[in-house]
Amino acid sequence: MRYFAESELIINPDGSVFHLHVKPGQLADKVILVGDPGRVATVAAHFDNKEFEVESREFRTITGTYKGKRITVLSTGIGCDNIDIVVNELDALANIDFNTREEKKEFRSLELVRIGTCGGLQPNTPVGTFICSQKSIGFDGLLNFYAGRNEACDLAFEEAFKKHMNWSPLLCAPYVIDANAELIARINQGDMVNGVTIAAGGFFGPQGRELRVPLADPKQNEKIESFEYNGYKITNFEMESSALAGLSKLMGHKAMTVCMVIANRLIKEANPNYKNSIDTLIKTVLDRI
Ligand code: R1P
Ligand code: URA
Repeated sequence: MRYFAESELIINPDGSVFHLHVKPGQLADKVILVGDPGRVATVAAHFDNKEFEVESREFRTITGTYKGKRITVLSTGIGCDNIDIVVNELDALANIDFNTREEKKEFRSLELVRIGTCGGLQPNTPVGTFICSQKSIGFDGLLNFYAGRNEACDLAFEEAFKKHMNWSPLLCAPYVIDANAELIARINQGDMVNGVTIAAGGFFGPQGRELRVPLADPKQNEKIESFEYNGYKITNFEMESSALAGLSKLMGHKAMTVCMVIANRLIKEANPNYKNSIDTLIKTVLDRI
């Protein structure tokens, strides 16, 4: 059995995992991930009861039950760097014995559903649309650090995308990864858009937003919007779905992302007062997870 040294898997004196401060028994098999720590309470407000609650940095976690289902909801903060921490620590809680520091004999599979916000890129993704990321294109580079990346990714899609974009050698290699198809089919019962999501390594430049500093490629978003491959078009920008789908696939967990559009980049409209309307999406996911 593989052994994980103290420096590789850091366990706090109270027996909880380093960043999340969650102990192994406190994690449910069904996990909802949100970016905003404030959204954790919005999700947990629907729970029948709460058994556990903890907060550390941007990671706020509540475990409880919803209509008899045990669910953990936790915030990841913004970005794929945080997804690396969250998904690795969740997997460690599920699949490493914290007493012996050895991998457990029996694999425990988790279901991870991210509920986020995003920017829409197509005419069929106006503000308020719910988009499931059937495929994610990672601009973040995270999966490139893990073995198995090529086997897990759609390499032909990557090549077509890089060619269409005239991809700069200054940027890290984009990776194209599928979300778990069974989970998408369960969460999207025909009332959401299935799309291709770019998970960007920033909110401004990497998503083609130009404020005072000009962009390296002013045509980036135009090219993204016109890209088409095997019937797929790119529907939206957010910042976590690629690492979540990619790491989960490498580890054997089921994962997907569904986001509500709060800005449509094509027609330049936005809704900064989305916090009440995202509750409809939260209730839908809670019923179907
Ligand atoms: C940017 O405003 C943040 O919003 C989106 C992006 O992915 C990024 O995290 O998701 P959340 O609303 O879940 O944070
Ligand atoms: N989140 C993003 O990452 N981009 C947007 O445009 C809106 C929300």
